[in-house]
Amino acid sequence: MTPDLFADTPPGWHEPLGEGAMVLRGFALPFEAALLAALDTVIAAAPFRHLITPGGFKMSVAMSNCGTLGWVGDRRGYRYDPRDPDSGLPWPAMPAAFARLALAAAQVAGFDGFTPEACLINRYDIGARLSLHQDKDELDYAHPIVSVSLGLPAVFLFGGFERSDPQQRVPVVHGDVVVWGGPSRLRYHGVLPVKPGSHPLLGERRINLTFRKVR
Ligand code: MD6
Ligand code: FE
Repeated sequence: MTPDLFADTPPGWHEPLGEGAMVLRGFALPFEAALLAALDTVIAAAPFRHLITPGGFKMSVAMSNCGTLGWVGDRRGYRYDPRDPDSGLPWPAMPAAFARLALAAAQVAGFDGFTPEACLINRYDIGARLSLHQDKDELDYAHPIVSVSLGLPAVFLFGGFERSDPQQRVPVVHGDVVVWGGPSRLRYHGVLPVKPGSHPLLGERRINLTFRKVR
């Protein structure tokens, strides 16, 4: 018998955040085992590191990437690069489970044929945060971004088109997927400091996978 994976999911599991933006509650749970195994493989080849912002600050979030392009930053600014600057090697390939999840989540949210080149992997240790920003280093804003939350819960801030616009506070937990595109593609967003806790599978951290179609 096939267990009904969505049996405990309340009817409102697609929560709209704005035009073109929504949370798919628990959408990544059926992919959990494959995602975590693939994550270990990717991180063994391209370990997490703390980027230095163009302003000279060390980011509290540790990052890595997989796919044909990775998002990197240093004193010169941010860019997509086919190679890991720490090793000089190409980023690890996008695992099949990652690509399948991204395609399926985008599809459910109304964006067909999402084939991201890049998956940015963020690790939030306790207290790590991501300040308000726009995702605007991609060439084509027609494609959405698919963002997968794993491990400890967090509060995702979803603002407007100006940094000073008011923000919605969106709690995200292990398995939630945020899909984000269309008219909302350039809205400011961030993540509040992750509160102390321990997740049964991932321990004292939150992992976020952010898939982007870059060009
Ligand atoms: C995070 N996410 O949730 C950081 N960007 O850890 C992002 O910066 C993000 O979740 C664009 C769209 C969705 C996101
Ligand atoms: Fe972002």
